[in-house]
Amino acid sequence: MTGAQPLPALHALAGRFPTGFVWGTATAAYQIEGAWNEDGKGESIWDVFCRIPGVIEDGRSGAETCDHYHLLDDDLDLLADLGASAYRFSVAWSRVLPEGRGRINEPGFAFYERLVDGLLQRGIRPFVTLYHWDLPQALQERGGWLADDIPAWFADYASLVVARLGDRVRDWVTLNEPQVTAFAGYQSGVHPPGVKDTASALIVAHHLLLAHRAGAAAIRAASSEARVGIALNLSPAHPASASAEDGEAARMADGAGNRWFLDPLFGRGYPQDVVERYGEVAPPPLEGYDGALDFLGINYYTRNIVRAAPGTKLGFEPLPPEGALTEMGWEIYPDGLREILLRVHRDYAPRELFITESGAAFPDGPDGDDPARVEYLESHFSAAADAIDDGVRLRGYFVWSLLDNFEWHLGFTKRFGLVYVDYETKQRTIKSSGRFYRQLATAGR
Ligand code: IFM
Repeated sequence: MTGAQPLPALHALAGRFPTGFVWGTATAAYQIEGAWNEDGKGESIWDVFCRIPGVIEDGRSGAETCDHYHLLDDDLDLLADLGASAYRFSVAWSRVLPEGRGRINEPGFAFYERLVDGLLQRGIRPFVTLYHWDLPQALQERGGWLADDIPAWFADYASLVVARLGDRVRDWVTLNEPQVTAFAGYQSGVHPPGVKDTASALIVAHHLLLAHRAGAAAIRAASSEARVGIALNLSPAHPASASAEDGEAARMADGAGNRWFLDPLFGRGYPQDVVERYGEVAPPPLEGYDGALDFLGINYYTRNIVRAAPGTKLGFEPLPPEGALTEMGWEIYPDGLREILLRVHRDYAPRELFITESGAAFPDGPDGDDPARVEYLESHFSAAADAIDDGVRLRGYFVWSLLDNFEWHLGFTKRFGLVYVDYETKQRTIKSSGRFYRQLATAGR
């Protein structure tokens, strides 16, 4: 297999997306920037966490990673070469505010100004994520996401970034995947700060929702043009069998994973069925809370199949995925993308939807031949087009990711890029999937 698509098929797929559709790719600061301590940057929780022996699969860190910080212009050229009309990146909070609050690091801002200006010069629309998991270590030492003050710290940071970049950036994503920040950081403990305590995870999730609201208000106060969104990782939860017990298990899995954030963001408070299950560890209610979203971002990778597990807190457990898997061990399930888009559209009616991430890890080599990813993209873009046909207000699709990069606790063992990165030489090679994306995006624009 070469992954080459017949041109008529590719044009037919591109033709299913409306004029103005946003063709994007996405990255995050800690995963690609490197330069962890250069030009006045403060430490983030990932800088510190990666030093703990045994927590990162290959023992490495994002200290250097793709060295995007120094190779910015080359990477912007790559983006333009790929035909992208938009780029979603994140600001490293500790690069602009080394202590998380107070003292501003001007060289840090200069980097993001150069990034935004470089995008605009190339006709690429910036979508800026304010928080993609790299909390300043100085704030962690003041309690991090468990601290009652963190919504205010986040709002101050958001206000500052928007004051600097808001004349050139309209589209803001407050938080990336708050569910992961809360539950990987504080329940499974595979992310910093490595805590394993459900009650803490729920407090963190609560503070993240409050931070989103405070951040959204700060963004709008700093720029009347701003459009505010959030990126949620959502997956359909399917029952392992037709039994009533497994049906209930799937409802709880959906409640804990999807509705836990969707319901409050759309003004409904926490889902009562899940609150009851959490019992004494449930957070306080979110009455009167609303996410006030101009758009909702969905990060989609796979679905979950679950069965009843009566002895567990939430009453469900996941089954091992089956069928074709990505290197993450995630089932390749494009129908789930259409399903989740349609479900969110019907149940919550967001003004606009974006796929803020979707992509796959495969064991790619330096030749950049990745037919499996081409197939993955083709099937997932088709699913997105199906959702548009169904009436979903889907405005754009950001492929995860522009570059191979540091996959958090899995280190450099997983490659998601449209572009292969040799981590020793930093050389970039466009993969077949990158060429497929270029043809699709160019035909679609
Ligand atoms: O690499 C991550 C990204 O940072 C957040 N969403 C999922 C991706 C793949 O695991």
